[in-house]
Amino acid sequence: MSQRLTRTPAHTPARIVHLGLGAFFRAHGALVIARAAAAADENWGITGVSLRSPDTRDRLKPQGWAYTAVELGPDGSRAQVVEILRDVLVAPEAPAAVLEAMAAPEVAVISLTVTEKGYCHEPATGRLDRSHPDIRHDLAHPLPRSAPGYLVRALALRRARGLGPVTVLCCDNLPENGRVVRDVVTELAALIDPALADWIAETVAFPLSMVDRIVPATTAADIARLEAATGIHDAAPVLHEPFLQWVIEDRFAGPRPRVEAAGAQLVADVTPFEHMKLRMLNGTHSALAYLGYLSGHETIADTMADPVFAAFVQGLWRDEIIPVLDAPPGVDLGAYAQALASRYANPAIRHRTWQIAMDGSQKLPQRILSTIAEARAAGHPVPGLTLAVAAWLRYVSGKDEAGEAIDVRDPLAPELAALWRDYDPAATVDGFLQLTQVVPPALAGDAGFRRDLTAALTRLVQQGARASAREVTHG
Ligand code: CS2
Repeated sequence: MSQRLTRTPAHTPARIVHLGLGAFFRAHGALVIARAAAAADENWGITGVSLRSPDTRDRLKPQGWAYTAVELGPDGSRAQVVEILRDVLVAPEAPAAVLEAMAAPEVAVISLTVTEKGYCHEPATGRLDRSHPDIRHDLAHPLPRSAPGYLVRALALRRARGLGPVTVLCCDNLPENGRVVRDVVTELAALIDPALADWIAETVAFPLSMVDRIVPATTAADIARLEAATGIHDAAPVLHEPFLQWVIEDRFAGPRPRVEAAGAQLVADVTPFEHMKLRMLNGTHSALAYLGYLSGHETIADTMADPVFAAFVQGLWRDEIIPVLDAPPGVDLGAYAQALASRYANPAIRHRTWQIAMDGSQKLPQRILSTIAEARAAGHPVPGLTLAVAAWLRYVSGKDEAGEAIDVRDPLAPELAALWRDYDPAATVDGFLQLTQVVPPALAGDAGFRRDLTAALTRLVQQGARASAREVTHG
């Protein structure tokens, strides 16, 4: 008979509120903060907020908010119980309680992992999408729905109460992520109260950060396997690879956890780290996800075990991405690529291509389209990345190569499916190039890109993803 994981949470107040309590944050930021707090003997407890579903709260509550983080290496696993959460709130159930938690005097950091689409911005420009239903709601109601809405209303409370400085720390995979959050928050604040927007610009810090750790969604089979191995039933464990990187701009408005004691790097300029990670990791992750899914591969490790894709991804790094990328100080991009290849091939990590394929309209601009735009401007050919865009277009048609339905998850899913109403490669590509919220202007008007993408899509539909990838690698 196995026992249930239970702990008694500490009664000290949380000094961090985190919006978006998914598996990624629990296996990355929360773990680093827990280790840092232990190393420095400081209390940096976290109040987690789920913006949508009560599921994580319901699983964690009977455990006293503790959970197991399981590191899955190619040669074995290690488990650790993480006790850094002090409470979990579910925003739609208790929006006022969330605002109160964010406006508590002892809170010094509000961090976020709300995924790309959670910022309600236009991915191609970084600007607030004022027509977004949640933003329209948040403009009209004091109890918000969106992450920017929660930030603005909580900062308004902090200002009214004369509280000390606070730092908003974005931990999502966006280019210059702190700037994106600052811009959407100040734009939304200005629409509600221009003086509040000025106060935010003067007092709140929005450091940039680059986050990295591969953390697939936890499945029921994972929970059962952990229980069989340890004799402990944890309803909400997180499973992650050994690798972890967190590079944070050293610009906090007030106190912060000493995360450098737990392996995080504090630097003056995060941008080169962010670009490297978004383009070399996330860009190839998305490319492998679409091409791998269409070829019938369930996970990234399965896709990497296919020699066609193992060779294809090497070509993406070597010939298409690295030539137009500036390396961060002291980093060898070739070695970084080889480390990524090993991480992807880790057979213990079952990261589904379907999971990574989600929300492509929000991911492609910073992961793939930015490299394509820069490479084309510099005259470098990018056939592999162009094929990846074609594979995404095929994926969002909602039908795979065998004619089976694909469960497409994307905020633009209806618009994307409409590109395929009367399939004609040139018309589908033209429709895509007109999606101004996704396609940067430099590419929208690039006739050569239009021609190459149309040709790539035509071949992809004729011969399939695997043969197309092989053709790119071997010419
Ligand atoms: C992945 C990322 O789901 C995705 O889109 O590309 O979650 C990726 O695993 C992380 O960014 C790795 O740090």
